Amino acid sequence: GEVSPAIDSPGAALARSYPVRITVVGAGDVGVACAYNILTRDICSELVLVDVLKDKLKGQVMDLQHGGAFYSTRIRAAESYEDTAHSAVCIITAGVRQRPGESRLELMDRNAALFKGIIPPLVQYSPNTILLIVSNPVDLLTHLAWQMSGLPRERVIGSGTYLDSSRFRTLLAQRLGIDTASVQAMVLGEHGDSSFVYRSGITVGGVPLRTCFERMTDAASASTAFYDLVKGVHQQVVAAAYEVIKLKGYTNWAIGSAVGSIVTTIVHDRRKVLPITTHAGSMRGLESADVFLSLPCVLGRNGVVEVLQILPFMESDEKEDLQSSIEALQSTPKKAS
Ligand code: 6V0
Repeated sequence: GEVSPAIDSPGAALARSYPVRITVVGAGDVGVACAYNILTRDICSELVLVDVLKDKLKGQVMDLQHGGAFYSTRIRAAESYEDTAHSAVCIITAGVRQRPGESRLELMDRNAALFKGIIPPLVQYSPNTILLIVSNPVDLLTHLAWQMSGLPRERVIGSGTYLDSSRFRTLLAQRLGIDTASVQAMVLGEHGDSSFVYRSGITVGGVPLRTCFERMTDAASASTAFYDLVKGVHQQVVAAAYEVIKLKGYTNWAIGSAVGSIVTTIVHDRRKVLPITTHAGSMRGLESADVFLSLPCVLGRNGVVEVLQILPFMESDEKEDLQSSIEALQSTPKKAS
């Protein structure tokens, strides 16, 4: 039936004509890589970009719009947060990035201050949205966004170690000479220097990687070779962003691909298992840890459906690594000073 325009905001009217709207806040190098990846996936009817730099925003949006013949998504620059109303997913990429040598945690104060002007208006206009935080330090900012938003915790997530996991799988696959899709592995914990590999979960074509080593040689040297390989690849993963930042000033394409995959999983209610930032308390045994960090999450249309309960299956040093990641995150102040 007809809806009275008097009780209908322009945002609500648009939401009816464009059923799946996705918002990207921050039209910098990361925001645009996310936007572009989402466009090529044809998963939404409208993509809205937000930035405080109006000319830059207009330029980015025009440039994306000019490819309109090649994708079916409508692209708009938001004039105000009202234009983002009824977004299914809001992706936050606004804020400063690491300078060469700077750690992610060092960005906290500057980026937390920006969130005060971003999270409340976004949630005001999209009260049922999923917030996907990408700005760094992503775990601390996901925690802050959850506190500011008042949303249930399954609806506030961060891209977390999904990117680190892709880096790990790619680099390991290269060393093994096997396609990345056949190499399953998760990096968990902080997206940053204290991340760790869930070693027992690494499989190649469904075969535990550790088993592959054990078949080749005696148990002791197999174990050493397995640990050394995982450690070497993980060190490359931790160094990866620093290396790229030193070379080109920032990273954007890999994170854009990770975000496109996360958003697709949400919009299509895929229920994929992804290592993304969530509240630690969803893991039995970590209830008292008041931090957000990456754990294996089943992700769907309403956010995190459940967290896979891997804690009892983790080796003692993996549990120590998880504890160190929790402590690294707890020792950094969460609020802007
Ligand atoms: P950039 O290219 O400087 O873009 C940031 C954009 O944010 C700029 O266009 C700003 O104008 C805009 N901005 C600033 N304040 C606001 C505001 N209040 N509202 C709206 N827009 C605003 O940085 P880049 O895109 O390279 O990086 C953005 C963030 O992503 C940084 O914090 C990075 O550290 C982080 N990354 C996170 C990754 C992850 O894996 N989670 C990966 C790469 C970068």
